[in-house]
This record gives sequence, C-alpha cells and structure tokens, in this order.
Amino acid sequence: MKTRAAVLTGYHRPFEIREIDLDEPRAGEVLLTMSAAGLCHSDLHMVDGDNVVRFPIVGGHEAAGIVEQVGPGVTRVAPGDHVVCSFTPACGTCRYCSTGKQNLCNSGATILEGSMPDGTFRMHDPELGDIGGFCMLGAFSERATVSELSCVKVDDWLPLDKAVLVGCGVPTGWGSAVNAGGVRPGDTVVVYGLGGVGMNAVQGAAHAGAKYVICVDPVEFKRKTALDFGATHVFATAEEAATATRELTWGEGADQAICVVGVMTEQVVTDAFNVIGKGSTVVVTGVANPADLTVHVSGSDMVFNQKTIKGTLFGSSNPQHDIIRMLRLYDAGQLKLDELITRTYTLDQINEGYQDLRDGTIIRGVIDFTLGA
Ligand code: PAD
Ligand code: ZN
Repeated sequence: MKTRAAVLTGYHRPFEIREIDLDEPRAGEVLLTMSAAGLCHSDLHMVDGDNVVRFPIVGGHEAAGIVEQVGPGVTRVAPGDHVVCSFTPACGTCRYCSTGKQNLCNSGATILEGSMPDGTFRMHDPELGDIGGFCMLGAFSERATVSELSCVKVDDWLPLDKAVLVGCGVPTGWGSAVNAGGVRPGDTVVVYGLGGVGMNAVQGAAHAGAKYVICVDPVEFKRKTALDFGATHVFATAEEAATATRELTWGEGADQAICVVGVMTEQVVTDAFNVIGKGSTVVVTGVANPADLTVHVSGSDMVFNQKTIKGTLFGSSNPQHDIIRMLRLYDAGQLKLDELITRTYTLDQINEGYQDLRDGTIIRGVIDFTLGA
C-alpha cells in the first residue's frame, strides 16, 4: 500500500513529502492511521546532525492514531482501538521491563536506525530503497506499520490531537522532574529550557509540590507561558536564576536542576551543577551531538557536596503505565495538555512548523492529519 510521509534523506536537508510504499503488518505488528504527530526537537536533531541516524528516515516519534489492521498474533490492540505510541517500545519481559525500567527495553535498540528490532524496514521507495521510521514509528506519515510493543491503547473519548503529547514531551518533561529528579514537597527546582518538554518539567515539579520552580529561557513568550504551568520565578539568563536561587534558599542551592534546552551545552550542565546544593541532583534530558562532551564538572565538588548528575530517557517513565497515568490526570483536569499546543499544521506544512520551533514562537506544534481531510 501507499502512504504520504515526511522523509529526511540526509543532514541539513528539509523534510520532503513523498508518496512511499508501506508494508502490511507482519506478526506482532499493527497498521495505524495516524491522527496526530507532535513536533519534538529530537526530530530536528536529525536535520541538524545532533541525532546520528540512518537515512532515509521518516521523522516523528510523538504519535497518536487508530488501529486499521493487525498482523498475526497481536494481542495488545485490535482494529478500531485508539492508540498513543511510545517512542521506546516495551516488550514487558526483558531485564529492564521487568524491573520497572520500560523506557530502557531491549527491543528499543534500533530506535535511531528506525528499523524493526529484527533490522528490517516497513517503508520503501524505488528511488530511496528501505526507509526507516524514527523511534520505530515514523509518525510524520498518514499511515504507519509499527510494532505492537510501541502501542498503548487509550480511552477512545480522549481527543487524539491532544493525547498525542503524552507519546513523548509530557512524560519526558514531567518524569524528568518527578521520576529522575525525585522532586518532593517543599523542594526548590531550577528548569533550563521551556519548550514542549521543559514546560512539562515545570508542570511536574509543581505537581510534586515544589516550593519554588525557577525557570530559565531566553524567549519571553516561553517564560510568560511557564507562569501558567507552575513556574514561580522566570529569568532570561542562568546568572539571574542562580542569584535568585541563592537568595530564595538562604544560600543552600536548589534540590534539583533539570536541563531541557533544545541543544545541550557544557555551559548549561555547568550552570545546573553550580546551582544545586549538597546532596542534590542535576537531571540531563536535552540532547546534543553524541560527540560533544557536555559534562565537565569538578569531581571534588561532586564528592564533597555529594551531588548527582544523571541522564534520563523518556523521563525514566514506564510508558505502558505512565502514558495512561498522564491521560487520566488530563481527564481529571489536573494535567495541562491543550495549553501546550500553540499551533497545528498539515503534514505538508511540516517545515514551516519546525521553522516556528526554531524561531521560538511555539511551545509544541502538532501535525493534525484530519486537517483539510
Ligand atoms: P524546544 O526547542 O521546544 O525547547 C527548547 C527550549 O530551550 C526553547 O524554549 C529554547 O528557547 C530554550 N533554550 C535554548 N537555549 C537555552 C539556554 N541556554 N538556556 C535556557 N533555555 C534555552 O525542544 P523540546 O522541548 O522539544 O526538547 C528539549 C530537549 O529535550 C531536546 O534536546 C530534545 O531532543 C530532548 C528530548 N529528550 C528526550 C529524552 O528522552 N531525554 C525526549 C524528548 C526530547
Ligand atoms: Zn520527543
């Protein structure tokens, strides 16, 4: 069968909308009609060379859709089910899945290559050959054949064009504060970067009872928006945030610093390391080119002040549980999703959407496949 998809053929090239061939689902696989896909910065990293991937690849890893067809042996979902995809699959039985670390599931080994776990591809083109799907999904496509391990069935009354955000940005940010940072009532948290992921670190920190959520972003629109998500103080620079943190904590420093800037730098991690106090934690969520060594700190400072620096993938969530948990919080009016979406786009407008992300004019953009349909 055919699908229209946004394909990347190499670094520093725009997404190309092409009609490509899509395979039927094989054993354990599912054909999805895509409803919505979020514009996360991680897809832009493939354009800019900060995510090292195999080309050609269909971007998109924040996905929601409806099951059109299932392959042999599929048990998690059935035709007609509404699904939010997890950008890391979860088999449920590997060492990581069975110890509460589904985000690290062994079946996710090929998420950057974009193949299925067995190394084969479901999208093809006579000119381009085999085409990967980023994070085993390739959500910037009207239809996608994905593993059932990537699918989480969700309540069918939820709007998929909002629920899509719990496929990556919301649990990643929320979990960076709550799971990886371990924010507790009364803590002081500093968040660097207020995009579609960072805004949810703010939301998560506030949810967990932080006394102060101190935020840094150079873009005024992001800082203003953060105040609606639970930020108590917002600053354009890390220096201003550091001064305020010292004053607000009587010199003790922050309990957590969450680094969620678009492209991680040594400066941000160093600022975060310096802003936290004794026994406290820096969480690194944002990504940079893997060749860039972004963590350079004093080991003695780390020892004598017992500081921790940790990375987090998917906010250290268990997607099969946390995607549902986030949506139940949304349904109960306790988690903001609608307010994260600044603009929606058609698939053909994808490059415009990513230009808006670069320009700082959107928190999250969403491709709505039902627009103009
Ligand atoms: P985004 O581009 O929407 O937001 C990034 C924000 O950072 C923007 O508001 C910028 O203005 C701001 N910013 C840039 N430089 C600085 C700085 N020096 N100090 C403070 N703020 C700054 O991106 P996003 O929210 O979609 O993604 C953020 C990062 O998280 C990005 O690197 C992405 O690849 C990564 C990510 N990680 C995971 C994971 O599992 N670890 C998942 C999803 C996304
Ligand atoms: Zn993402």
